[in-house]
Amino acid sequence: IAQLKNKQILVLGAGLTGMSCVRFLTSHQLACHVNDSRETIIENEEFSQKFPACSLSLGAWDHQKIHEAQIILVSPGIDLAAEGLIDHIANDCQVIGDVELFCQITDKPIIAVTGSNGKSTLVTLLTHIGTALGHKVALGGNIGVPVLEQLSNQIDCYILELSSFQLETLQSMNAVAASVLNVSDDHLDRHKTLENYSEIKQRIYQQCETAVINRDDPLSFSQVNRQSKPVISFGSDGGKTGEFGLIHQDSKLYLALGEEKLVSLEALPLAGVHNALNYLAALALGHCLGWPIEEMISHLSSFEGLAHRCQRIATSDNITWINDSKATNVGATLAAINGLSSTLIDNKLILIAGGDGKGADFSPLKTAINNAVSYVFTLGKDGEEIAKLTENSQQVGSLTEAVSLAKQQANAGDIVLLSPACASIDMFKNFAQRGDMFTDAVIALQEAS
Ligand code: UMA
Ligand code: ADP
Repeated sequence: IAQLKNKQILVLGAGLTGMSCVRFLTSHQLACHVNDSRETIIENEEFSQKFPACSLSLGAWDHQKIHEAQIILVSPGIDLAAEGLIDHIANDCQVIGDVELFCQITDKPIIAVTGSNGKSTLVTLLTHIGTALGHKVALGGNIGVPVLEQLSNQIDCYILELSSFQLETLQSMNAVAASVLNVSDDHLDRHKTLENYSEIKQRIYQQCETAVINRDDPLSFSQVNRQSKPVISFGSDGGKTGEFGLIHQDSKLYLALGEEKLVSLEALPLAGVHNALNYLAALALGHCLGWPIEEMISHLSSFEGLAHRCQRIATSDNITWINDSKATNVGATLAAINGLSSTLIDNKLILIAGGDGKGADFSPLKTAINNAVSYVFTLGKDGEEIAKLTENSQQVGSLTEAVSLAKQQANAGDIVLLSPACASIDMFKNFAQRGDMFTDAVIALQEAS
């Protein structure tokens, strides 16, 4: 905090992150200017009442303030290069994110998780386990709770979900353990190439005590030097001494440590190989905090998973409707198609997909769709691209239309899956609104019939 004193501080972005920075600075009697290029919901008057020492400018980038700043706290959603702001920043100005500031302040143990998919599921599961074991665990970051809001002396450890955007401005994190769960195409509109995106994700391992790696996914650990720090791995093969894996036995799948079977996946609420990997990653990370494996296992079954992630909607039409609205990239949709199609023998899988693809290449979906999906309804900005992957597809104008057409095609025992492989921002407020509208449309059809 000493380094913030008597400095011109500029907070860029007045969303969740920006406002958490303003609250943090105000609580330490520090002033700042806040600038947001959009007209946001914050009222000037309300702002100046709450934060009398701070000032606010909305609606355009304030190049003068940017030039004068000595420290810029930039929100993750702001791409300084794309917005043309870099040239306005003074050479000796420090540009950091809220997570960097947080890491400079706290000395509590940190577990840090990133990845293209499964982050929220994993960090929530790990928080659930830690809390059940009696630890004071605080969860924050990309999951929706800015890290500075979680700073407290009462905490035993922090579990952080970090995005590639947050990792771009991070240097000082000394995590007890860090993990890149997986890497597949996402946010390429900002990061340009998969290699660049993977490099940014792997910054999470810098200075961590133990790297927890997914040995199935080389892009998630290519920069980890096994000679320079301890590494624990998890993966879908089993039997490797000291490593977490999956063992197939008597047509059942078990979570395992080395050759020791820990628990059958059948006995746990989250299904699919991708969730088995989430369980393994949680055990490996908890192990780094010294949490006993046996005790962690005993708390896995009380975690029911998060809404909008392969969540079954309760209906009585004998069709299985699955809301996977949080599948905002190709990797997540592939995991859903592969996981669900393996449970079907004679029945069909109907997919609803599309939205804003964020510059992704959809071709990895082609084989999975043509092998396992009987029909695809597509919508949104990039719906046409997905429709082109198969002859059995139709573009529709709305989610409600997709649901009613899917219902006409589906027979008892079939699955209808909303797993868009795209962000929702072209048609919805967010993924949760998309998932809720899907659920409402499914239930409305039930009631009408
Ligand atoms: N802004 C501009 N100009 C721009 C872009 C943004 O002025 O070009 C302003 C917006 O008007 C807004 C503010 O910046 O007022 C928003 O900042 P932000 O986009 O960084 O969003 P926050 O509200 O601060 O939320 C951020 C994360 N958002 C993004 O990374 C886009 C949240 O992750 C995170 O939960 C929160 O910080 C707390 O850490 C959301 C997300 O979509 C869930 N993350 C992406 C993902 O998961 O794929 C990375
Ligand atoms: P994130 O926070 O990384 O977006 P979520 O836990 O919210 O991750 O899940 C996002 C999507 O990814 C959902 O569709 C979910 O079913 C899928 N998913 C969850 N875990 C994995 C995994 N390990 N690999 C691939 N997909 C996954």
